[in-house]
Amino acid sequence: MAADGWPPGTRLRHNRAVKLVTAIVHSEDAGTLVDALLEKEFRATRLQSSGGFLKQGNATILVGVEDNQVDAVLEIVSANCHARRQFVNPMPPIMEPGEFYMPYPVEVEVGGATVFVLPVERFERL
Ligand code: 2BA
Repeated sequence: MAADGWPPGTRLRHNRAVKLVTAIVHSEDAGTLVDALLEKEFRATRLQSSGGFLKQGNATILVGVEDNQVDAVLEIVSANCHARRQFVNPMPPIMEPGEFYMPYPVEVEVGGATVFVLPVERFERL
């Protein structure tokens, strides 16, 4: 509960510095993450997204919070998002006739979360 009686995230006041926490997470972690945020009364938006490299679905979670709540949000993200090892099939090279290419999958580590904390110039609920 905030000092003024409002739970965190319930109400962003217009005269406070606001940040947008943007977390790109594994699809399998997104549901639990949103639930954990809501449990602490942070409002969140889940967007379906996909990574440019793996071209697989992931989730982008947006959380608008006051400056002093950013660390609490990051702790929740960190506690609910886990790194995974995934395999990707590299693009085959351009081949000359008669050349032979044996594709084999390459292992990469994805996540737990890729997080950007952005300053918000203005926040309104209209
Ligand atoms: P993807 O682009 O599908 O990347 C998945 C994982 O593949 C990355 O995990 C990284 O381990 C590897 N990877 C990405 N690009 C690579 C490259 N050029 N060479 C070798 N390995 C590469 P994470 O770094 O944990 O990123 C997870 C997802 O977060 C990314 O999915 C992407 O959707 C997002 N992301 C990561 N960095 C970003 C950035 N700077 N800007 C925007 N989105 C980003």
